[in-house]
Amino acid sequence: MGGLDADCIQAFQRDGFVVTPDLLTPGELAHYGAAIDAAVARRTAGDHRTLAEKSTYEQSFVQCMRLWETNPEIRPLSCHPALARAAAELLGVRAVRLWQDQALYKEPGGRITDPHQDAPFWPIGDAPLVTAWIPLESCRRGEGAMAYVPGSHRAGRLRPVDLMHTTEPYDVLADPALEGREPMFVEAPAGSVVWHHGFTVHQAEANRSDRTRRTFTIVYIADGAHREHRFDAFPLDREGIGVGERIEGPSLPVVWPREGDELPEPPTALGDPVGPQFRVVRS
Ligand SMILES: O=C(O)CCC(=O)C(=O)O
Repeated sequence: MGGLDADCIQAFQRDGFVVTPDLLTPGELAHYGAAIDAAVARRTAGDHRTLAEKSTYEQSFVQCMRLWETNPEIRPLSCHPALARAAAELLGVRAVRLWQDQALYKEPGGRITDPHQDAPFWPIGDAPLVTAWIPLESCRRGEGAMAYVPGSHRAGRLRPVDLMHTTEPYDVLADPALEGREPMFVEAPAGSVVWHHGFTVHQAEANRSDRTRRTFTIVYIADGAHREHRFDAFPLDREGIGVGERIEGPSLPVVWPREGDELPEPPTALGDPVGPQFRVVRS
């Protein structure tokens, strides 16, 4: 299993995002795609609302989090060694932990995903963080494609964006730290992974197609990071990690380097749900 080439790592360091083609085989995509479809169908079986009846946030995507914990058939993808190794290489760190995984299914007619950075949602300071955005089939313009503001990760931590639309709006794209730079849209072929840094400002367009945009994401954090703030963050609170303490525990397993073939065991306690986007639901 080879690693990423130097150009790819350099592009990520420069732009804060990069596309890596052919990281997953057609067989893996078909296998995990079917497993994720089934998990999303099970978790949402009781939800019969139309898109228009959902909240603004939910109109961006159907979100099912921490599937690795409840779905053993998805766990090998969330802990996939080639992906986890790529995450470590992009961040330039020796080891990474799984921060979270999730399915993000943008329904036909689903609205944009508002521009935001990921890292400010969590009390992790400037701990190195990277997301693998994995389209389960090709994702082209008009189908809910992602866009990234090149170099925005170098602006560091900006204000968190309220994706729930419950507080005063803040347009991160207008933040002076971005110096007027525009998001760049990226089409993602099947088998590719699009990576973005935790401080990269990113968004997704509306899904104007007639098929659901099926995406799975995996977020990795550098091993050795510490909790920086008090505010609620589900995996940290479940592990009882206090401010200043090291981020570790069964909710946040090391996925690279991989010791042997054993997959990490999920925590036995699911914990209390902390808001709909962090809910862990038994399948
Ligand atoms: O897929 C989307 O619409 C948004 C994804 C996103 O914001 C993320 O992966 O951090």
